[in-house]
Amino acid sequence: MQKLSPSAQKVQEAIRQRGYSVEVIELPQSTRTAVEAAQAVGCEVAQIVKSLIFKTKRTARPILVIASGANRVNERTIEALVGEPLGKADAEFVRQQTGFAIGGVPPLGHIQPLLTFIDEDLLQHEEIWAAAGTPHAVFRLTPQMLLELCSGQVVKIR
Ligand code: 5CA
Repeated sequence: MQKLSPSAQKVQEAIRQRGYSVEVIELPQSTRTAVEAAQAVGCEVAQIVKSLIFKTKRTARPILVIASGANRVNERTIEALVGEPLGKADAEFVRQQTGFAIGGVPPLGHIQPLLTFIDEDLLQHEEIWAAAGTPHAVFRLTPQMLLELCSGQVVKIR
């Protein structure tokens, strides 16, 4: 088996620590976007787990929204849930708050716990695919695993 890059290895470790034997894979193709990831693994875009970081405007808190690749997050919905407006999270903020760069942000294994919301649309699939630390690394999981690994509130994010 190929050696994983350090960021992908971090995610693999986080998964193992939670008691799962799921393998992180690194692909030659880009998995930077949901569309690219779906092409690379051969699934529907809706089966791709996007891990999106938002930043609250007043208190500059990071919020993790775990969304189906097919959905656009309705920021008003998230704002209502967190009780303050959302501002923009730039690349630097994402790295600081998660320990990962945009395009590879995984749904778990961040450097700190993040207030998390999970798109209910992800739960309808038999299997889904998430980023694993780099724009070439992914892992396959079930919605049940996602719920166990991410412990967020399940919401309609559209
Ligand atoms: N690896 C894939 C899924 S397996 C992935 O990470 N997709 S993603 O959608 O979760 O991550 C890309 C997201 O990063 C984009 O949807 C967008 O919300 C965000 N993003 C991309 N460029 C920027 C940028 N310059 N500043 C802030 N956020 C960005």
